[in-house]
Amino acid sequence: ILVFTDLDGTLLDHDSYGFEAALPALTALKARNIPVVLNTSKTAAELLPLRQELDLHDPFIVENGAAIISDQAAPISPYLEQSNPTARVQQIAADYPPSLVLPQCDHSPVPWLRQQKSQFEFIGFSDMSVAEVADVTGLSAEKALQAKNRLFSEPLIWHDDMEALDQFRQRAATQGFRLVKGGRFWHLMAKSDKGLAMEKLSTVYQTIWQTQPVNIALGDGENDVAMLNKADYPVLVTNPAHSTPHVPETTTIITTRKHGPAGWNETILALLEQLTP
Ligand code: 2M8
Ligand code: MG
Ligand code: MG
Repeated sequence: ILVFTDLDGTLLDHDSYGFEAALPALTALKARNIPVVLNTSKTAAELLPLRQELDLHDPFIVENGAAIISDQAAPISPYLEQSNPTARVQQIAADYPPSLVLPQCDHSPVPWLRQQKSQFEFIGFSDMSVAEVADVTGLSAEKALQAKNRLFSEPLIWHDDMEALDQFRQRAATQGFRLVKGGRFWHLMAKSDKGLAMEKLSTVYQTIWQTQPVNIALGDGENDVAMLNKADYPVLVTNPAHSTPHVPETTTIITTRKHGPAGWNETILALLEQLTP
């Protein structure tokens, strides 16, 4: 079994970013040696301290499926080859040697985005000061700085109308970029997603384990749908702070009763009961 999880609004509370309510399930997973793979919009810089707080040592996926990163010490590292050693990626690879950057993700959308300023009204994290990012996210200044340290994607606040957004989306597509909605922001990034990254990493585990992993995935937002669609046990964590993402009817989804980490906790404990009695 592998657990792939979104953070904001899923394992972390949408507002307080706390995870206390999920501790019993996290402990139960640890007791069974089940990897917990963080699969998030957040950056590698944000993930390093966070996974320490969570006491997690498994590989993790950053910036909406752009890259898979693993500790040198993790059993998976020999199988996770470093890829696309461009200048930007070297920056990440220096800190996390076994890192795999998914195809097309090896460059940031920010230079292209800057050129769009004259035609569309929006503001990205790279336009904002640390204090402004802290203000719009509710993160501390320290964490806001880590959120600004992006290699592959850019969160945006859209100020133009929806027609302009469609035009912007089409133009971005011609450059190989896509727009995806997170809990609070639009994210501009290359054409990867959390689902593709999950599949890639699951295949690596399959090689090591010599058996196909059962993939459990949990998320609350539109940017989680690609991952939920491909999971064996997709869990939609309810979040009253935004609209429910559209999941195709063909996906047999488990919807949590409680929100955020409390919903995460109850659902993982129930699934463990069912899958590892
Ligand atoms: C951004 O991502 C969230 C996740 O869904 C969002 O769009 O609301 C990212 O920039 C991430 O790096 C940051 O930590 C988070 C904080 O709310 O916002
Ligand atoms: Mg989320
Ligand atoms: Mg997210």
